[in-house]
Amino acid sequence: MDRFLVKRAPGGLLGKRQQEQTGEGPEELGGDKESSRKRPRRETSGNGVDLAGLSWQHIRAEGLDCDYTVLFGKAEADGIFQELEKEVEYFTGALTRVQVFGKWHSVPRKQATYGDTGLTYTFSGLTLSPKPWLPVLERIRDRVSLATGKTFNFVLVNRYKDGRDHIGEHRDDERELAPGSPIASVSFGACRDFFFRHKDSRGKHPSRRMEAVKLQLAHGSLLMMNHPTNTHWYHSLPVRKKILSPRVNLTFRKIVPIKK
Ligand SMILES: O=C(O)CCC(=O)C(=O)O
Repeated sequence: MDRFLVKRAPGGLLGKRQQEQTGEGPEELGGDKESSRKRPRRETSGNGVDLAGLSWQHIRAEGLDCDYTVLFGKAEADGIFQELEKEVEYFTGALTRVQVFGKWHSVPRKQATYGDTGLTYTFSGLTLSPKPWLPVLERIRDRVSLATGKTFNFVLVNRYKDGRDHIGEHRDDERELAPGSPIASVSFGACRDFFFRHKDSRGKHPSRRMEAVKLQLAHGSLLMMNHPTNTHWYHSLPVRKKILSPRVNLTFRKIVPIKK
């Protein structure tokens, strides 16, 4: 498990983002096998088409509020993906490893952070500054803002070289984020399964049985994870060995820097 602690340079700590870095995802949680459990309500029929002509799928369950759309058409998404592949500089060295229960593991994907000048954050015990925004990241960020009316000052980039790369079940800790702010997740490249699991339905002896919510995040898609999703639900991108092509995911966030 590693931590992001975000603060304004050179000030005090802001909050934390916890990630389960190495666990394999809930491949068994396909949904159908759990039909006896309470099904989340997916408002797929009443899709909203907004002023920008985007068709939104609203995904709702107890404490879960997400909206999904395809933000970029194929040609534009292909171009952006190529640019991301060329421009994004990923962590190297110590930042590619994480300690879980005292044991060191390679992070099973590549990561990078970009954001506003003046923000710093702590990653695996180190105080770092996000790299300054790349034009391609600003372009995506601004399109998300146009489509949603929300603004963002930080992005975490995760690159999955193929279906073996993954991210284990985790929550993005609210303390790092502006209270009530959404996380905007934009995906390019291979379409991957993405799971939400309610915090009460985790572990060997869950206190409640609630069905996992399974989505597929397509090339050029935007998933808005609205408050309070991140408080009640864990999310993961499980291993999918049949997927041979890469995927780049960007999670745009709004960080509140802590004053000194
Ligand atoms: O790659 C994804 O879709 C998930 C990324 C993620 O969970 C995160 O950045 O917290």
